[in-house]
Parts: sequence; structure tokens; C-alpha cells
Amino acid sequence: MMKKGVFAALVTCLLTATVFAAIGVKIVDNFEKNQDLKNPEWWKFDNVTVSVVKNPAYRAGDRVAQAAGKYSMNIKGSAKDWYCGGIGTYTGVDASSYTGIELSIYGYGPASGRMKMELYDDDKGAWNTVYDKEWIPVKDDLWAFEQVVDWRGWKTVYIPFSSFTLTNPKRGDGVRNFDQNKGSGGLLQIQFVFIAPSKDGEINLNIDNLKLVTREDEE
Ligand SMILES: [Ca+2]
Ligand SMILES: [Ca+2]
Ligand SMILES: [Ca+2]
Repeated sequence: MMKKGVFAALVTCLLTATVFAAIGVKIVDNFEKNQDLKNPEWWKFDNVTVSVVKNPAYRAGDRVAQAAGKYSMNIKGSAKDWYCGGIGTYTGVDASSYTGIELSIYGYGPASGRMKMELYDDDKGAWNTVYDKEWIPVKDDLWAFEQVVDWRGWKTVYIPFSSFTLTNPKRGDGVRNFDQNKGSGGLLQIQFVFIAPSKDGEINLNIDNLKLVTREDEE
């Protein structure tokens, strides 16, 4: 009887640990098994080409490169008046337990491009995004953060949700609420929009290990 009790306590401990870890990290895509970009599905728009590619060779001890595994997503694009195009994926997740997004970015030098990261925050509770003619969500908040990619090789960046700013005031409720309370779809989708380093320039970079994460020092 005694042994059984200890065992039960141990199982409870393990279960608690597992649940806790699951709350802390949600992988959106690591591109290891998503050659055709269908699961999850990635869409693209305007002047970018995307493909899952083999990761470049790396020096032993490069932990970010090691974590990137065999494959990542490469994005190339050419600009018309700075703007190239973008990519996105539907998440439809309650992200209220996470504090931000994390991803690894492979740059090809100082002029790799700029990434505008967009988080779509369902406020209407429609579980999809309805846009106006300018592709601005009509009833939901659209939060954005811009990352310049000016390095060579892999780098992991973490962007707390609190660093994202509202791009479309007075459409949604103006509050960063990625929860699924009251029928909301939560964090509906993530998009990356690419801007060239010059007016008619080009962008080239890879992304990998896109995750929602919880960092303890963040609220
Ligand atoms: Ca990978
Ligand atoms: Ca919301
Ligand atoms: Ca909101």
C-alpha cells in the first residue's frame, strides 16, 4: 500500500511537470516535416518565393544551428518601392499563457532585409480575419513588430508580446488579449511581411523554430 502511494505521488509529479512544460512552449513550425508547407499551411502574397531548404553546414558548437535541424524555410523577394510581400500561417490558439514569440533567423549579411512580424488578435470572435480594401482587419486588433536582419548566420530572437504595437486603432478592442474567452479565436494568425534594404532591393533569409514561449521574467 505504502509503495503504491509513493508511486502515485511520483506519477502526479511527472504529470505536473509535463503539463507545465507544455504551457511554456508551443512550436508553430520547425520545418522538419513540412516540405510542402501544408501542415501547418503557409500562405504567401505578392513578390516573395518560399521553400523549405536544407540548412547550411555549420561549425561544431553552434547551438542555434544545431537546434535548426535539417531544414528551414527560405524566403526570397524583390521589392517594388521597398515592399516585397509576405507569408503567414493560421494559429487559432489561446496564447494567453505565453509571453512572446521566438524564432531563429538565418541572415545572409548586412542587407538581408526587414521582417515586419504581425499578430492577429481575434476580438470579434469570428475565428477568421475580415479585411478592408487595404488588408487591414476590420474588427480585430493587428499588432506588429519590425525586426532588421543584418547579420550572417543563425540568430534566435525573442519578441515579447508587449513589444508589439497596435497598427489599426479603433478596429478591435485595442487590448492585447490573445485568450479564447467569450468565443474568441485567440491568436488567429502570424504573418511576416518583408521589406527590402533599398527601394528596389532584394531580401533573402531563412526562418526556423517558430514558437510561442513563456518567459518567467515577462508578464
Ligand atoms: Ca528546422
Ligand atoms: Ca482578442
Ligand atoms: Ca484585442
